[in-house]
Amino acid sequence: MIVRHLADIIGSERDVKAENGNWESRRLILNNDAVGFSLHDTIIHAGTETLLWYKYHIEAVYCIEGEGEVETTADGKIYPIKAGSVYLLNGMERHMLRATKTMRMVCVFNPPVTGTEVHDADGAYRPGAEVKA
Ligand code: 9YT
Repeated sequence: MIVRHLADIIGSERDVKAENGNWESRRLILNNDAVGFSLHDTIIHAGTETLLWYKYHIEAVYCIEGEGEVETTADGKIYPIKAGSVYLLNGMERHMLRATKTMRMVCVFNPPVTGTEVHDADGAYRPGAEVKA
């Protein structure tokens, strides 16, 4: 069994910040834990707009704090997000995430993120190099 606390992740190499400052992702479980998914506690800062397109991953996003919206860019549909909302990107949807109030999201990625990915120009995480446990 693995036991961790968010306090141990914050400020460590598992605490990843977006280059544009829009979000911060605290990676609680990663690829090298070898369980088939990764689990992130992510902060989306108020007033930000982030284009994301996970072409190689499925992501579930559960909002536990804050408010905003997610727009699927292919059809312009806008879904309001608040604490208790969950969205599941089960179709590799390109989407725009906007926070009106700072949002805290619990994110699950399959396949798991290794921790080394960076968003490319499309907002996708390229599959990262395998990290040995
Ligand atoms: C909700 C979302 O996709 N935010 C971008 C960061 C990503 N979730 C991550 O790496 O935790």
